[in-house]
Amino acid sequence: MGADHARIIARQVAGAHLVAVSDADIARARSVAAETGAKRAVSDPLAVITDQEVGAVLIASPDATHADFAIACIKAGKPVLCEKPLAPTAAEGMRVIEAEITAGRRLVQLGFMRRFDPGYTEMKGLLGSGRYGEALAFHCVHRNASAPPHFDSAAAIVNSCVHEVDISRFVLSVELSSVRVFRAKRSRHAHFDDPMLVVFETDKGQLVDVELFLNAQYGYDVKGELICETGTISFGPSLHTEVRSAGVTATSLAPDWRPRFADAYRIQNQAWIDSISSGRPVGSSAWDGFVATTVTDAGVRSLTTGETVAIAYEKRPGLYQ
Ligand code: ISE
Repeated sequence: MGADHARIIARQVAGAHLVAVSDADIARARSVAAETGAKRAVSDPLAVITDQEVGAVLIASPDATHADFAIACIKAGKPVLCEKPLAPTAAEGMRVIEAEITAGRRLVQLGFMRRFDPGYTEMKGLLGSGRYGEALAFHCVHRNASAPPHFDSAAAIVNSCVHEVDISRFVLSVELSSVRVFRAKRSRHAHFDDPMLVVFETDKGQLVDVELFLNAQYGYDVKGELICETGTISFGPSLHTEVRSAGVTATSLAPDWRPRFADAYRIQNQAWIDSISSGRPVGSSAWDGFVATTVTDAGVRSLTTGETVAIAYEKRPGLYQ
Protein backbone atom coordinates (compact mmCIF):
# COMPACT_ATOMS: atom_id res chain seq x y z
CA MET A 1 0.00 0.00 0.00
CA GLY A 2 2.89 2.35 0.80
CA ALA A 3 4.45 1.81 -2.62
CA ASP A 4 1.05 2.40 -4.21
CA HIS A 5 0.60 5.67 -2.34
CA ALA A 6 4.08 6.77 -3.43
CA ARG A 7 3.16 6.07 -7.07
CA ILE A 8 -0.15 7.93 -6.73
CA ILE A 9 1.56 11.01 -5.25
CA ALA A 10 4.31 10.92 -7.88
CA ARG A 11 2.14 10.30 -10.94
CA GLN A 12 -1.49 11.12 -10.32
CA VAL A 13 -1.53 14.06 -7.94
CA ALA A 14 -0.77 17.73 -8.66
CA GLY A 15 0.89 20.10 -6.19
CA ALA A 16 3.26 17.67 -4.44
CA HIS A 17 6.39 15.66 -5.10
CA LEU A 18 8.09 12.96 -3.09
CA VAL A 19 11.15 13.93 -1.08
CA ALA A 20 11.83 10.77 0.92
CA VAL A 21 10.60 7.19 1.21
CA SER A 22 11.08 5.04 4.27
CA ASP A 23 10.70 1.28 4.65
CA ALA A 24 12.11 -1.13 7.23
CA ASP A 25 13.42 -2.98 4.17
CA ILE A 26 15.88 -0.44 2.77
CA ALA A 27 16.15 -2.23 -0.59
CA ARG A 28 12.42 -1.79 -1.07
CA ALA A 29 12.61 1.87 -0.03
CA ARG A 30 15.39 2.41 -2.59
CA SER A 31 13.47 0.74 -5.36
CA VAL A 32 10.29 2.79 -4.64
CA ALA A 33 12.38 6.00 -4.43
CA ALA A 34 14.04 5.23 -7.77
CA GLU A 35 10.68 4.51 -9.38
CA THR A 36 8.94 7.63 -8.02
CA GLY A 37 11.77 10.17 -8.16
CA ALA A 38 12.08 10.58 -4.38
CA LYS A 39 15.48 12.03 -3.40
CA ARG A 40 16.08 9.94 -0.32
CA ALA A 41 15.44 6.34 0.77
CA VAL A 42 15.85 5.58 4.47
CA SER A 43 14.94 2.81 6.88
CA ASP A 44 14.19 5.10 9.84
CA PRO A 45 10.67 6.58 9.52
CA LEU A 46 11.46 9.31 12.08
CA ALA A 47 14.19 10.57 9.73
CA VAL A 48 11.46 11.30 7.15
CA ILE A 49 9.13 12.91 9.69
CA THR A 50 11.84 15.27 10.98
CA ASP A 51 13.38 15.93 7.53
CA GLN A 52 13.36 19.77 7.06
CA GLU A 53 12.53 19.41 3.41
CA VAL A 54 9.46 17.23 4.07
CA GLY A 55 6.28 19.30 4.38
CA ALA A 56 3.72 16.52 4.86
CA VAL A 57 3.81 12.80 5.62
CA LEU A 58 1.81 9.82 4.36
CA ILE A 59 1.82 6.85 6.76
CA ALA A 60 1.18 3.39 5.31
CA SER A 61 3.05 1.24 7.83
CA PRO A 62 1.69 -1.70 9.88
CA ASP A 63 -1.42 -0.81 11.92
CA ALA A 64 0.27 -0.95 15.33
CA THR A 65 2.74 1.78 14.33
CA HIS A 66 0.19 4.33 13.02
CA ALA A 67 -0.46 6.15 16.31
CA ASP A 68 3.22 6.66 17.23
CA PHE A 69 4.13 7.91 13.75
CA ALA A 70 1.06 10.18 13.60
CA ILE A 71 1.98 11.67 17.01
CA ALA A 72 5.55 12.27 15.80
CA CYS A 73 4.12 14.15 12.77
CA ILE A 74 1.83 16.23 15.01
CA LYS A 75 4.81 17.11 17.26
CA ALA A 76 6.77 18.13 14.16
CA GLY A 77 3.76 20.28 13.06
CA LYS A 78 3.34 18.32 9.79
CA PRO A 79 0.04 17.42 8.11
CA VAL A 80 -0.34 13.67 7.82
CA LEU A 81 -2.48 11.27 5.79
CA CYS A 82 -2.51 8.12 7.92
CA GLU A 83 -3.79 4.81 6.59
CA LYS A 84 -6.67 3.23 8.49
CA PRO A 85 -7.10 2.16 11.23
CA LEU A 86 -5.92 5.04 13.43
CA ALA A 87 -4.74 2.38 15.90
CA PRO A 88 -5.64 -1.21 16.79
CA THR A 89 -7.58 -0.04 19.90
CA ALA A 90 -9.43 3.10 20.98
CA ALA A 91 -7.08 3.59 23.95
CA GLU A 92 -4.12 3.84 21.56
CA GLY A 93 -6.12 6.05 19.18
CA MET A 94 -6.94 8.45 22.02
CA ARG A 95 -3.21 9.30 22.28
CA VAL A 96 -3.43 10.84 18.80
CA ILE A 97 -6.52 12.85 19.79
CA GLU A 98 -4.68 14.15 22.90
CA ALA A 99 -1.68 15.09 20.74
CA GLU A 100 -3.85 17.09 18.31
CA ILE A 101 -5.66 18.79 21.20
CA THR A 102 -2.28 19.73 22.72
CA ALA A 103 -1.09 21.04 19.35
CA GLY A 104 -4.36 23.02 19.11
CA ARG A 105 -4.99 22.05 15.49
CA ARG A 106 -6.06 19.20 13.26
CA LEU A 107 -3.16 17.75 11.32
CA VAL A 108 -4.35 14.19 10.74
CA GLN A 109 -6.50 12.91 7.90
CA LEU A 110 -7.41 9.23 8.16
CA GLY A 111 -7.09 7.16 4.98
CA PHE A 112 -10.70 5.99 4.84
CA MET A 113 -10.60 6.26 1.05
CA ARG A 114 -14.15 5.00 0.54
CA ARG A 115 -15.37 8.52 1.47
CA PHE A 116 -13.93 9.57 -1.91
CA ASP A 117 -15.26 6.61 -3.91
CA PRO A 118 -17.79 7.73 -6.56
CA GLY A 119 -20.20 4.88 -5.62
CA TYR A 120 -20.44 5.87 -1.96
CA THR A 121 -20.42 9.63 -2.57
CA GLU A 122 -23.24 9.32 -5.11
CA MET A 123 -25.17 7.13 -2.68
CA LYS A 124 -24.78 9.79 0.03
CA GLY A 125 -25.85 12.51 -2.40
CA LEU A 126 -28.96 10.59 -3.52
CA LEU A 127 -29.95 9.92 0.08
CA GLY A 128 -29.40 13.61 0.87
CA SER A 129 -31.68 14.63 -2.02
CA GLY A 130 -34.61 13.31 0.05
CA ARG A 131 -36.20 11.77 -3.07
CA TYR A 132 -36.27 8.28 -1.59
CA GLY A 133 -37.32 9.17 1.94
CA GLU A 134 -35.39 8.09 5.01
CA ALA A 135 -32.72 5.38 5.00
CA LEU A 136 -33.95 2.32 6.91
CA ALA A 137 -31.18 -0.23 6.52
CA PHE A 138 -27.79 -0.57 4.82
CA HIS A 139 -26.59 -3.94 3.48
CA CYS A 140 -22.85 -4.15 3.00
CA VAL A 141 -20.75 -6.92 1.47
CA HIS A 142 -16.99 -6.93 2.05
CA ARG A 143 -15.21 -9.86 0.42
CA ASN A 144 -11.48 -10.27 -0.14
CA ALA A 145 -10.01 -13.09 -2.27
CA SER A 146 -7.82 -14.19 0.65
CA ALA A 147 -6.67 -12.85 3.99
CA PRO A 148 -2.99 -12.61 4.92
CA PRO A 149 -1.62 -15.37 7.20
CA HIS A 150 -1.23 -13.00 10.19
CA PHE A 151 -5.00 -12.20 10.19
CA ASP A 152 -7.32 -13.57 12.86
CA SER A 153 -11.02 -12.98 13.59
CA ALA A 154 -10.29 -9.82 15.60
CA ALA A 155 -8.06 -8.45 12.83
CA ALA A 156 -10.90 -8.98 10.35
CA ILE A 157 -12.98 -6.58 12.42
CA VAL A 158 -10.23 -4.10 13.34
CA ASN A 159 -8.56 -3.90 9.93
CA SER A 160 -11.30 -4.76 7.42
CA CYS A 161 -14.77 -4.13 8.90
CA VAL A 162 -13.51 -0.74 10.12
CA HIS A 163 -14.20 0.47 6.55
CA GLU A 164 -17.94 -0.23 6.90
CA VAL A 165 -17.90 1.44 10.32
CA ASP A 166 -16.57 4.65 8.82
CA ILE A 167 -18.53 4.57 5.57
CA SER A 168 -21.89 3.89 7.25
CA ARG A 169 -21.32 6.83 9.65
CA PHE A 170 -20.48 8.93 6.57
CA VAL A 171 -23.26 7.83 4.20
CA LEU A 172 -26.02 7.84 6.82
CA SER A 173 -24.70 10.80 8.91
CA VAL A 174 -25.22 8.77 12.10
CA GLU A 175 -23.36 7.30 15.03
CA LEU A 176 -23.35 3.55 15.59
CA SER A 177 -24.84 2.63 18.94
CA SER A 178 -24.41 -1.16 19.19
CA VAL A 179 -22.77 -4.08 17.46
CA ARG A 180 -23.22 -7.82 17.38
CA VAL A 181 -20.98 -10.27 15.56
CA PHE A 182 -22.29 -13.61 14.27
CA ARG A 183 -19.95 -16.37 13.16
CA ALA A 184 -21.14 -18.25 10.07
CA LYS A 185 -20.03 -21.77 9.19
CA ARG A 186 -16.28 -21.44 8.69
CA SER A 187 -14.93 -21.78 5.16
CA ARG A 188 -12.39 -24.56 4.63
CA HIS A 189 -10.16 -21.89 3.08
CA ALA A 190 -10.12 -19.77 6.24
CA HIS A 191 -7.83 -19.93 9.27
CA PHE A 192 -10.19 -17.79 11.45
CA ASP A 193 -13.94 -17.13 11.72
CA ASP A 194 -14.78 -16.43 8.11
CA PRO A 195 -17.36 -15.43 6.99
CA MET A 196 -18.90 -13.37 9.78
CA LEU A 197 -22.02 -11.22 9.85
CA VAL A 198 -21.65 -7.99 11.76
CA VAL A 199 -24.83 -6.09 12.64
CA PHE A 200 -24.83 -2.50 13.87
CA GLU A 201 -27.69 -0.35 15.15
CA THR A 202 -27.49 3.37 14.49
CA ASP A 203 -28.60 6.17 16.78
CA LYS A 204 -31.42 6.84 14.27
CA GLY A 205 -32.74 3.27 14.62
CA GLN A 206 -31.41 1.90 11.33
CA LEU A 207 -29.66 -1.46 10.90
CA VAL A 208 -26.34 -1.84 9.10
CA ASP A 209 -25.35 -5.41 8.27
CA VAL A 210 -21.95 -6.39 6.96
CA GLU A 211 -21.06 -9.71 5.41
CA LEU A 212 -17.35 -9.95 6.08
CA PHE A 213 -15.79 -12.76 4.03
CA LEU A 214 -12.04 -12.40 3.66
CA ASN A 215 -11.24 -15.71 1.99
CA ALA A 216 -13.90 -15.62 -0.72
CA GLN A 217 -11.37 -17.02 -3.22
CA TYR A 218 -12.93 -15.61 -6.40
CA GLY A 219 -11.84 -11.94 -6.18
CA TYR A 220 -12.38 -8.62 -4.43
CA ASP A 221 -16.04 -7.77 -4.04
CA VAL A 222 -17.37 -4.76 -2.14
CA LYS A 223 -21.03 -3.84 -2.51
CA GLY A 224 -23.54 -1.63 -0.78
CA GLU A 225 -27.32 -1.38 -0.90
CA LEU A 226 -29.19 1.29 0.97
CA ILE A 227 -32.83 0.55 1.71
CA CYS A 228 -34.91 3.72 1.81
CA GLU A 229 -38.62 4.33 2.28
CA THR A 230 -39.49 4.60 -1.43
CA GLY A 231 -36.48 3.08 -3.18
CA THR A 232 -33.09 1.46 -2.90
CA ILE A 233 -29.68 2.84 -3.86
CA SER A 234 -26.88 0.43 -4.66
CA PHE A 235 -23.57 0.13 -6.46
CA GLY A 236 -21.82 -2.95 -7.76
CA PRO A 237 -18.38 -4.39 -7.22
CA SER A 238 -16.92 -3.48 -10.57
CA LEU A 239 -16.37 -0.33 -12.58
CA HIS A 240 -15.41 -2.37 -15.61
CA THR A 241 -17.10 -3.23 -18.87
CA GLU A 242 -19.70 -5.98 -19.05
CA VAL A 243 -19.27 -8.57 -21.80
CA ARG A 244 -22.18 -10.70 -23.07
CA SER A 245 -21.22 -13.62 -25.22
CA ALA A 246 -22.07 -17.29 -25.72
CA GLY A 247 -25.01 -17.09 -23.34
CA VAL A 248 -22.95 -15.59 -20.51
CA THR A 249 -22.69 -12.10 -18.99
CA ALA A 250 -19.22 -11.41 -17.58
CA THR A 251 -17.54 -8.54 -15.74
CA SER A 252 -14.09 -8.78 -14.24
CA LEU A 253 -13.47 -8.31 -10.53
CA ALA A 254 -10.36 -6.69 -9.10
CA PRO A 255 -7.94 -9.05 -7.32
CA ASP A 256 -7.78 -6.68 -4.33
CA TRP A 257 -8.81 -3.23 -3.12
CA ARG A 258 -6.11 -1.24 -4.90
CA PRO A 259 -7.55 -1.44 -8.43
CA ARG A 260 -11.14 -1.48 -7.13
CA PHE A 261 -10.64 1.75 -5.21
CA ALA A 262 -8.03 3.31 -7.55
CA ASP A 263 -10.28 6.34 -8.19
CA ALA A 264 -10.98 6.74 -4.47
CA TYR A 265 -7.26 6.69 -3.59
CA ARG A 266 -6.39 9.21 -6.32
CA ILE A 267 -9.23 11.58 -5.38
CA GLN A 268 -8.44 11.20 -1.66
CA ASN A 269 -4.71 11.92 -2.08
CA GLN A 270 -5.39 14.95 -4.29
CA ALA A 271 -7.96 16.27 -1.80
CA TRP A 272 -5.41 15.82 1.01
CA ILE A 273 -2.71 17.79 -0.87
CA ASP A 274 -5.25 20.51 -1.75
CA SER A 275 -6.43 20.69 1.88
CA ILE A 276 -2.87 21.43 3.00
CA SER A 277 -2.72 24.48 0.72
CA SER A 278 -6.23 25.66 1.59
CA GLY A 279 -5.96 24.92 5.32
CA ARG A 280 -9.44 23.31 5.19
CA PRO A 281 -9.38 19.68 6.37
CA VAL A 282 -11.22 17.05 4.28
CA GLY A 283 -12.12 13.39 4.68
CA SER A 284 -12.03 11.48 7.95
CA SER A 285 -10.43 13.21 10.91
CA ALA A 286 -8.43 11.64 13.74
CA TRP A 287 -11.70 11.81 15.68
CA ASP A 288 -13.46 9.70 13.01
CA GLY A 289 -10.56 7.28 13.29
CA PHE A 290 -10.91 7.20 17.07
CA VAL A 291 -14.69 6.61 16.91
CA ALA A 292 -14.13 3.80 14.39
CA THR A 293 -11.69 2.07 16.76
CA THR A 294 -14.20 2.46 19.61
CA VAL A 295 -16.73 0.61 17.45
CA THR A 296 -14.26 -2.11 16.43
CA ASP A 297 -13.23 -2.55 20.11
CA ALA A 298 -16.92 -3.27 20.82
CA GLY A 299 -17.04 -5.63 17.82
CA VAL A 300 -14.09 -7.59 19.17
CA ARG A 301 -15.87 -7.81 22.56
CA SER A 302 -19.00 -9.12 20.84
CA LEU A 303 -16.89 -11.69 19.02
CA THR A 304 -15.73 -12.99 22.42
CA THR A 305 -19.04 -12.82 24.31
CA GLY A 306 -21.49 -13.49 21.47
CA GLU A 307 -23.63 -10.65 22.90
CA THR A 308 -24.77 -7.31 21.55
CA VAL A 309 -22.32 -4.69 22.81
CA ALA A 310 -23.30 -1.05 23.32
CA ILE A 311 -20.89 1.54 21.90
CA ALA A 312 -19.99 4.37 24.23
CA TYR A 313 -17.27 7.01 24.36
CA GLU A 314 -16.81 10.44 25.81
CA LYS A 315 -17.10 13.25 23.23
CA ARG A 316 -14.17 15.66 22.85
CA PRO A 317 -15.67 18.85 21.42
CA GLY A 318 -13.55 21.81 20.38
CA LEU A 319 -11.27 20.80 17.55
CA TYR A 320 -13.66 18.17 16.25
CA GLN A 321 -16.93 20.13 16.07
C1 ISE B 1 -7.15 -3.81 3.81
O1 ISE B 1 -6.25 -3.32 4.78
C2 ISE B 1 -7.96 -2.70 3.26
O2 ISE B 1 -7.94 -1.60 3.74
C3 ISE B 1 -8.95 -3.10 2.25
O3 ISE B 1 -9.67 -2.02 1.74
C4 ISE B 1 -9.89 -4.11 2.85
O4 ISE B 1 -10.81 -4.58 1.87
C5 ISE B 1 -9.11 -5.29 3.41
O5 ISE B 1 -10.01 -6.21 3.97
C6 ISE B 1 -8.11 -4.80 4.46
O6 ISE B 1 -7.39 -5.88 4.99
